[in-house]
Amino acid sequence: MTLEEKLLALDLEGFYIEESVLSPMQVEEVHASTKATLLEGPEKIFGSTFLNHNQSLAPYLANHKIMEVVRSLLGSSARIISTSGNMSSPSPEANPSPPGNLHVDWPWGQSGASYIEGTLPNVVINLTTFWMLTDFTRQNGATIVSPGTHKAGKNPNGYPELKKARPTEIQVEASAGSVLVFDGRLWHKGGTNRSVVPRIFWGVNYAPWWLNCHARRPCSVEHKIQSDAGYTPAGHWPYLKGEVHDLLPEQVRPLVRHWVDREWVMSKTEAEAAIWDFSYFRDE
Ligand SMILES: O=C(O)CCC(=O)C(=O)O
Repeated sequence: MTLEEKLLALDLEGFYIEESVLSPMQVEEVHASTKATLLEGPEKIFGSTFLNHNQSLAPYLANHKIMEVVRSLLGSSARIISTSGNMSSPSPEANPSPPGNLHVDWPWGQSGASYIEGTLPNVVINLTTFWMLTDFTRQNGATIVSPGTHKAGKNPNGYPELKKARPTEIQVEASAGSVLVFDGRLWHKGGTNRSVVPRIFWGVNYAPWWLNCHARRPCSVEHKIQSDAGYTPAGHWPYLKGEVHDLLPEQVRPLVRHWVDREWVMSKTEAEAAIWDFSYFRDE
């Protein structure tokens, strides 16, 4: 697919598949490492700063095919706002767990105060990417998407009547090493895994520099404002550890620097200096 074809697919359908981003050997390595980390503890499965626990995908996060699309839609300073490790385990054939719930990705329609109310504006502000480390098949519950719903103007989470309308759903089948790229507004969910092996993938979200992610950061003022106001704040995307950041490939560091822990920890004196030091303006 050419860049134009990918952008057109994202515009019309809300998603496309970038094939062969990882070679079979790379898939094998990242798969083994990711699975081992996920098996260490359930908290890691849903923790959205998976990069703190596992860096096996790091060398590929600035892949030129992905970044070309990301930068075309989100600008040259686009960055990564979250990374998650995902394992969808097999359910017994006799009693398979139901598929996930159709939803859109933050900030379009999750719980708490940090979502966009009312009709969603027709603008792309986040791209979700699922980096497949196992083949995605019908059998193992590959992601289900509802083409075109990114322009529906509503998230399905808060509007049960929209789910009842039963929009067309298709299951995204592709080989390990592929990346499913989609507009964060696209209605999607996980399928039921009827195979005998877990379906494993990384979720990586890209957004423009101006998207306010503080509501997702533990202990941030936004987070506190939302809980003080009685909202359930959106889930945590913990800071990236400085020592993890420093060991990342050179081209990946600028994509994640904005959420490195040490960049956000100031003493009161440093904060006062930063706020009140007028020498900062002298050269203007
Ligand atoms: O399991 C899947 O394929 C979908 C997961 C998902 O929708 C999500 O992580 O937001």
